[in-house]
Amino acid sequence: MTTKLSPDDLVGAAGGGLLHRRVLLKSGLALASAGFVSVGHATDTDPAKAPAIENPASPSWMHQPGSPFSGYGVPSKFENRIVRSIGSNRDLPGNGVSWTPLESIEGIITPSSLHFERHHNGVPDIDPAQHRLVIHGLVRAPLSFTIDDLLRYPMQSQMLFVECGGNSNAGWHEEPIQRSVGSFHGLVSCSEWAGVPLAILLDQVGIDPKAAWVIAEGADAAVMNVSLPVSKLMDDAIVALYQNGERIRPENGYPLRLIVPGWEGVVNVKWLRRLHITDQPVMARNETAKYTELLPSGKARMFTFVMEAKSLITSPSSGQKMRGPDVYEIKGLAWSGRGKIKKVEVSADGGTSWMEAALQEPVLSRCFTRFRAAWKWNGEPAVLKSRATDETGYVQPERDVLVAERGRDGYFHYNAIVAWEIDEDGAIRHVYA
Ligand SMILES: Nc1nc2c(c(=O)[nH]1)N[C@H]1C(S)=C(S)[C@@H](COP(=O)(O)O)O[C@H]1N2
Ligand SMILES: [Mo]
Repeated sequence: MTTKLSPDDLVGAAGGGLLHRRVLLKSGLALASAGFVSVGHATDTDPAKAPAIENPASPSWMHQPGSPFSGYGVPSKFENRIVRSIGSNRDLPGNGVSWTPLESIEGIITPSSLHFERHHNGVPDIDPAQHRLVIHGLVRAPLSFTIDDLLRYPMQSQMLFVECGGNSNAGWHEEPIQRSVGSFHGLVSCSEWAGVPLAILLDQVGIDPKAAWVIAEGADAAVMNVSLPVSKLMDDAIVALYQNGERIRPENGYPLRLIVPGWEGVVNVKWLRRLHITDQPVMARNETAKYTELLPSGKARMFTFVMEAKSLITSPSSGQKMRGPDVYEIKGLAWSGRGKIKKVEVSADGGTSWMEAALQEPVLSRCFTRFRAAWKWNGEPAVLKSRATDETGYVQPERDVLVAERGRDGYFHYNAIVAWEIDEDGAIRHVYA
């Protein structure tokens, strides 16, 4: 059912023009008539510059048969600007990252082709017939699995985010970085991962009671290895073979990767080849030189596995432009490595007043949650913020709180509230506010 907005609906529920949730429900399909707009994404043409439709009653594509079938589909050529942005090392192009364009995707699933990437030494071209997963060390009976072996196990799937521990690290900079939300915060993506629960394989090899750690190793030329507590792996880790219904993409770990729900990206070892069961961590480069951080107290944080709750407004966001005073949809993503998102609040006055956003179903544990709010922008300067609370009661901190707690030597695990400032021309900038 669609009802027109009434003047009553446009009375603010919080400062700066945030409107009651019923506006989202009511406006439904009548967005255009109700004057309810979203800033839109990069492929949108500016209405002022849009070419006139040649023949609206009878467009050319209705005059001849369309293209034949295709074995494997690709996106429309009109969407070819929606790509990952790449930041890589010039001398070693396989070392670096690519960011998911978070401002250009909708819902909660990231298309596999836009899943962010982090490789330490490129994407290996693994022949699945020659690949093995070996589980050995403090076990009763070491085992070596072929991919075919693993495909015969009962499987489970779960929708889970993967986030690099270094995501959003530009937030530690002295000056707010001016980039699209995706190329600032896009080292996070969310997929449906399917595979074999690792507990089944660990039960099969029979873990020695003395075992406390598992060293997981990848088959890339970086020979990535990380240490993980046995308890977490027994609890909910997945040896994933599928991503969003199809076999995992090479860049995300084909033919198999470890998925460790809610924990920092680096422990989700791609191209998994070995799980060595031990009584102590390996103290590899990626858990000592990296992913370990000095605190103001002089102590170091180490093995900070869990990704704490975070939220971002993806639209309107940095680098986009408002289309004049109107009623807008504010939308964004929230997630927590500790469980479900309980609420997301939004502010249009820089955090003076807050309003609870609508959470779109499903709200799943350690998965992206989509939030939406209605906002009447009157054309005056405004500062938008979002703040997530997860089911443990943890509240996403303001930036000054995070910096006071963690000091200025931080690089990883930046999850502070993000602020977008809108000026009277409708330009949107990232600010620390
Ligand atoms: N074997 C291997 N596994 C790896 C990496 C790697 O370079 N090699 N990078 C890690 C890091 S730092 C992250 S953030 C995630 C990124 O996963 P994605 O590329 O599928 O997004 O993979 C992790 N697993
Ligand atoms: Mo990472």
